Amino acid sequence: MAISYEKIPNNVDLASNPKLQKALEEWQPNFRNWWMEMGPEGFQQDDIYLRTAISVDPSGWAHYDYVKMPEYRWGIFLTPPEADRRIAFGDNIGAQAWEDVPGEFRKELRRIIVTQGDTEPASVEQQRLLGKTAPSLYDLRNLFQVNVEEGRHLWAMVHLLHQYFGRDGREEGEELLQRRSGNPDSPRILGTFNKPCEDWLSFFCFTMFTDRDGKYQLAALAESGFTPLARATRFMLTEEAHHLFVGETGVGRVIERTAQLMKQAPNEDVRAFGAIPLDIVQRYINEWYSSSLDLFGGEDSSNAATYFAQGLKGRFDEGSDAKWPDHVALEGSYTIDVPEGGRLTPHDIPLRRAMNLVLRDSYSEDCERATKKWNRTLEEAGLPNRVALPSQRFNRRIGLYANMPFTPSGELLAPEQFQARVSEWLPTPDDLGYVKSLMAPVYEPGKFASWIAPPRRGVNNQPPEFEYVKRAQR
Ligand code: BYC
Repeated sequence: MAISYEKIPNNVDLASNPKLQKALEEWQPNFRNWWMEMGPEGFQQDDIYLRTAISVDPSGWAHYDYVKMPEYRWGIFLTPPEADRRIAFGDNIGAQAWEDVPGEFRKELRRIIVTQGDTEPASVEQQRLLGKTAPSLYDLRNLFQVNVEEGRHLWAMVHLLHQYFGRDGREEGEELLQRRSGNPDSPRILGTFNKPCEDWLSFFCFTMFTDRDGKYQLAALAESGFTPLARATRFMLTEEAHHLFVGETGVGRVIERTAQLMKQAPNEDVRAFGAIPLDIVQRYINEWYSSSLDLFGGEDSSNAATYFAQGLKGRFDEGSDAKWPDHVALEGSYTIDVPEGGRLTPHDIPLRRAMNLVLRDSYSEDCERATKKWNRTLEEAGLPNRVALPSQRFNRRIGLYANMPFTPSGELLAPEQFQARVSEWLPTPDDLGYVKSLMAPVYEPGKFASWIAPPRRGVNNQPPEFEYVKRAQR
């Protein structure tokens, strides 16, 4: 497909819908203002080697070139339409899928789209200062790739709001640019998106664990009976894969570097070499994994049951009959340990009400897979140390275990016992201070900070020492 040079690049034939085009063109300068104010600070004039989506077909969507971030071609891309698409689950299974918003589900759909949309600018806000301390040009470029694509994902949700929700949708589009991560007066909607993400180990944990929630939520929405949402999120998922790669390999490279030093100098503290001890990495994993579990909502959720019944939000890979022989899910239950009177008692949750949990299980399996991979690095270095995911009950703020003093192995303690040991389990001020002390920029092509191993290969078949960011004259 030829590169299109419309004001708003798109494959939704925006030119044939002047009202929508006008609304989006009015939103565009506000988006740009937000980007300049809240996007990556200090790098807007630099040339970054970025992938830009210019169409959804394989030759068009992964187009690499040097771009200044404010000139990135944010646009609207839906995967191609399917003939005779049907609703694949819930009460309306088998009925024609919706091309427009069904009036009776308008409130729910708007809420889902706004919640999804809100996370995208939030993450850019959380990461806006990280460029100043990047461990290499390769990592710096990956950060910016993630940032511009989160910006595009915001466009994807704002397009749906503008096209299908009229004036309400346009108002939501404005509010998405007004809330601010961590601002007590106008915070982002979901907890994790208000947390500080001020060092690169946090960034890698964020892209590993929090972006991965994004993958599973987007996959659940890609099953939606509301076809425009399904087509928008399907294309977002192709971009999301790179973010998860950045997180998984980022944490992996930190562990690899530490393992290398532990092997070389078994009697020394890796801090002597400017690396990050494994117990600190473990505490970061505990923090970001537990916070990301909260993003799935409560384990027993009437909202989740409603979304499933209405055909708005499915399970991961809902389309697979082999994986989910029953797409109605009116029968069956999910057994989970519920804290009652200081003990855990198994309770059955009707399956539809447990859909957040079912989706979360797919997510946790994926996180386990990555953890095993990190542990292979430790094993190959001949070290006995391992990292692990904490129990689903640890450090939760949402759902059945919210604000209860469970250990990472899932044991319930008295609050004072928990307090006495929490520094073993969550990053301490000293941990944060030490990691922060390592955060000095490395901008020379092919050089990497002391605390991280270089990647196996570079981006788009370029070598790791490629000049991924060309800094403007200052
Ligand atoms: N923080 O029925 P419940 C991504 C609220 S990430 C604060 O248990 P529900 C990305 C909930 O709103 C993916 N509040 O949960 C990643 C409800 O409030 P009300 C984003 C929370 O509704 C990195 C109450 O608690 N996409 O793409 O089934 C970078 C009871 O809720 C939280 C989506 O989230 C929380 N963590 O599930 C960039 C998909 N959790 O009704 C991007 C759309 C729950 O009492 N969102 N609450 O006022 C949804 O499907 C659902 O809103 C949730 C929550 C899964 C998030």
